[in-house]
Amino acid sequence: MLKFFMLLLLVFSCGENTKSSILYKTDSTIEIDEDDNKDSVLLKASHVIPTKNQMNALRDEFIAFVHFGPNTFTELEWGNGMEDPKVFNLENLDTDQWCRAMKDAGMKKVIFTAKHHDGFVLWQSRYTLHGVMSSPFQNGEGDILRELSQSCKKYGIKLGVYLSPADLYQIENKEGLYGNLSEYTLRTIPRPVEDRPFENKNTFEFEVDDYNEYFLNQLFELLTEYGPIDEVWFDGAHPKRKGGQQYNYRDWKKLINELAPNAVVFGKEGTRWCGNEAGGTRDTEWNVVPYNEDPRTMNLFADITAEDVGSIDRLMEGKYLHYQPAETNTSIREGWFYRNENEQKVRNTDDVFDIYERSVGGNSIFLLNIPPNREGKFSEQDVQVLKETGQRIEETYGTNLLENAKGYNNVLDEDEDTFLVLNDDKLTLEFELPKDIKINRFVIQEDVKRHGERVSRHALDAWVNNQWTEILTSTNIGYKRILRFPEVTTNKLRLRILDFRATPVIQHVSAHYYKTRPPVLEIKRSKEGMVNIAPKMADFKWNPNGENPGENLNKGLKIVYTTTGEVPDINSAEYIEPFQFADGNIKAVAILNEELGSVSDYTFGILKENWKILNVDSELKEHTVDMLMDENTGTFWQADENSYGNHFVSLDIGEETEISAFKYTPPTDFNSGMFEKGTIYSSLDGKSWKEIESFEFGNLINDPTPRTHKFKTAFSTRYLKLESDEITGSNTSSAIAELDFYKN
Ligand code: FUL
Repeated sequence: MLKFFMLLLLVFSCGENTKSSILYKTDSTIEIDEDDNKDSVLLKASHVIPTKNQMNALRDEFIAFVHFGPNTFTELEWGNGMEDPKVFNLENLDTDQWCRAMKDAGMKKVIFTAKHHDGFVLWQSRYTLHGVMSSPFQNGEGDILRELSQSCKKYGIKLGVYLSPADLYQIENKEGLYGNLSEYTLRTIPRPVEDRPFENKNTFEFEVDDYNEYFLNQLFELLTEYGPIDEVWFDGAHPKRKGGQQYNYRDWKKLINELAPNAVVFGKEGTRWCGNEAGGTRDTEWNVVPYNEDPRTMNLFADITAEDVGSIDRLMEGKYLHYQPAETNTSIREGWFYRNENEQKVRNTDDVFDIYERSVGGNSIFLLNIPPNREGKFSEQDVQVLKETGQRIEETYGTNLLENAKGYNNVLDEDEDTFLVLNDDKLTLEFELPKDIKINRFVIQEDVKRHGERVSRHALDAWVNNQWTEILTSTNIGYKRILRFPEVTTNKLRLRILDFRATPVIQHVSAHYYKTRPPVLEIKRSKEGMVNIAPKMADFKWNPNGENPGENLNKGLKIVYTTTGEVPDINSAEYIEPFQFADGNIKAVAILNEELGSVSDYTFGILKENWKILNVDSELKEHTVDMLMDENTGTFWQADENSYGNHFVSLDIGEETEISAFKYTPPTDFNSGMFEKGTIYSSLDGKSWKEIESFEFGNLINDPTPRTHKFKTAFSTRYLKLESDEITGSNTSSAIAELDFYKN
């Protein structure tokens, strides 16, 4: 504490013009002392600022992820490492097309899966034959990363690499290096390879084992031979482990710092996973987070998934305060890899734009995956969504409607180096416009680069009917906060800072109008088969004056739908009230002010009204077996982890039906009982069972979304049994939120 006040004195005496707001030496990591209290921790936290690389990563805002590899051809989420490299049967590749689509979306950087968990490498590595060099692509001479890096240069997009620490090929093959219990000895990186010299003559010495050496050699190739690398992405997921393999991250980091000094490192001290893969964002995302060990020297970084990451209560639990922006990563398609055109769902523009506003406008970075197809291109549908998203961002945020406002130039101008220090007597900023503007978005940025994150609550008011009316209140701001609210017409706006960790310093504000689109619809079916179609309410979180804003926004809304698979248009059947529907596909569109919204689409499995449970190995009192067929994904069946043998459930579906596929919906808030592998059985009498097929689902823990398994051939039955063979993370319980079977 004494140290702290001495420093404080020192900074005070520096005579800077921001001296009243910087009370302590700023840094990207600040240690908490034993005698610190809540006030001093808050003050310290407000002096934790991003590094240059983190600041650049924040400024990139919207970036692309590209998952490509054998899984693109096998249609699996996780390969097993034993794929024949020939499955990567790529004939054409158009990385220019990828970059054009990213550019259209306004994305600034792309992260490419140079190696996913299956261990297959998509560049010409000197250190393995398990990759493009053994595939038919360009007779084994192709290099996907090379082509991408050239396109990136052409289109001005930054490049990042995903190099999976988990490596199933190195685990499964006889000579594999992963977990081979080799000795830690001094090794030179890069290991020289005959006839394949490096242009970069740097060398490094590390005391490592075989797998870490392999990893470092490959990192060396990636960081030196593909142009500047701006992000290195380390995935924390592990389909399998072996031999107690450890990762010497501290050595990897030395290589990165030396060879790619501008690269921010994801999954380590640089940027962090937001905690889900579904595009979810926190209402309050602080980027100053607590650590128990010093993150600057740490080797092992655990995932941070809790809802509350950086409140004062959490900060008090740590020993270090560390700046670490969240990356919101999700895929434009169901799953991370391309599977097919017709069945794999693609997010619509409304959805992507909504995530953009919540993530970039919620103090995080938006990393959106677009998986190339087997033609080596982004699919047309994906390209269209990227283009529309880019247009919407530009139309909405391209102009600042406060441009001509009278107010505070330092926050209205476009100069990132000007800001406004809000001393205690000035916690309200008023902006007056020469004439009325219609707005429904307001953007605020703190000067995190120099002053860190300080605001913890704020409100926006508009001058309506000759008085100030509060439009909404919100929590922290950080790099950027986008406020969304029903449209208001006004010529005066007022930002009020209600609570803060230290003197607030605002860098920029702007106001915008988003041309509200017809709402995205949600199609639901009850257990009895009644279908309900209604606007998805998740977006309408604001609730001014207790009214139902969803309804206000949607006055005059009409909903049309089809059950034939065709896209609805103005002449399709109008949805008036819930209707009875057995099974199959429903598509619905909202029409508002003659504009058609995006298509919502749902395929229902066979009706569950007459289903009966025949048998189950066990159930918990609060998670009974009928919950797997109640058409409510918020409830789930959970088996007792102590019950003997594999977990199973058997059903009578009421009548003999031809079954072609089934869907497993895992619970989203219980990840210790997910079906990674299992088997489906059928029966003629519900007593003796015949095996139909086994199934396998990858990446359920990080991405607990529904998975569909299509049977090789459809079969007829009235009785079905599902048995678990392997549970995620070697857990021993089983859980199902919802089970669906589909007719042919
Ligand atoms: C996960 C991986 O297991 C997925 O396959 C994907 O790469 C995603 C970005 O991270 O943890």
